[in-house]
Amino acid sequence: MLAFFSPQQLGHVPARELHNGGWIDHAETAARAGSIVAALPLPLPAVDYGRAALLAVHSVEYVEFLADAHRLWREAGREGDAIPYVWPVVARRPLKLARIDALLGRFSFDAATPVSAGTWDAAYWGAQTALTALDTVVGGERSAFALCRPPGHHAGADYLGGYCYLNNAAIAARAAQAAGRGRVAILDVDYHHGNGTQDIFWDDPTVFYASLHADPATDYPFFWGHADETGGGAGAGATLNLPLPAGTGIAPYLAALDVAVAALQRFAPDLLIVSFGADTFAGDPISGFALATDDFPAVAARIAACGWPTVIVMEGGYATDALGANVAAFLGGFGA
Ligand code: OKP
Ligand code: ZN
Repeated sequence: MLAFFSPQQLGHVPARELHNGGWIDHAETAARAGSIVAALPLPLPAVDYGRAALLAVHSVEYVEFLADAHRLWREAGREGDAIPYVWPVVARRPLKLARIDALLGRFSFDAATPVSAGTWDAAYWGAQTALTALDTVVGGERSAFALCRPPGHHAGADYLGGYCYLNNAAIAARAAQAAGRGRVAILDVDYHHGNGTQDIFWDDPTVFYASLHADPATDYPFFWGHADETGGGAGAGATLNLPLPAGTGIAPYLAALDVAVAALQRFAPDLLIVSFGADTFAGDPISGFALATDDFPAVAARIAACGWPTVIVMEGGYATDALGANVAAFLGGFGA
């Protein structure tokens, strides 16, 4: 399977994140991408499609904020990474505030997602990597892998969070539609619920979002991903959440995957995007499922058996030493 990666994605190097009341080293490191690259045949660089494809998903205010945030932070006299500390709860008034702290709060939902000097470029090229993989599949390849980093599935139309800045899977989905693939399914098999993807397509009947993830009653991102969230308006029924308990191993995981796949088959997509996180791995330092490296091929094979043109977009996975082997196992199980 063709793989895509752009070295600009390594320039995002946030130092710390707020966790359980203290500052810890940021889990989403550039070394993650290095582990994956080392385990795959040499990936190809991304093509630059510009900002337009990002703006099919994200608001122009948000994209301009993201591109400017670190500069504004430095101009405010701050050191290091830009980090929010105050939030408007439900964005109840569209105030045009200029102070960087107000902007950070307006366009984020957590304090685990710093904006470093290289964040915009890295996120931008991550999105271009997803678009390049999508283009390959639209051009006739049966599948392609986008090594996106930072990840994307927690980022909404106008917010960052959960280590995510631009929603790579959503951007690829909209680009697929622009290329004539009207019905797109997104299957999210990261350990965490993809709240950004869900929000973006919540009322859209043309993009089906299905996710297997840790129960948000006990796991991040808490406020999304519960089983009774099934889409709204015209998109009612086009969101499927399958929360799973701590300790979930491969047998119950595959049973839930069968439920998701059956729903996707009823939807009958023209193209599938897989948000793939290897943080379902038993050794993941921030997660609680129990999949083994040797379990990933079965997960991928079940998805591949559907036969849809498929773009696999990298999301999480924080056991850096095992990450390359876990990704290679998944891609190997998918086949060509
Ligand atoms: C990104 B992806 C705060 C913990 C914050 C954020 C997890 C983001 C995961 N105590 N953790 O879905 O792999
Ligand atoms: Zn995750």
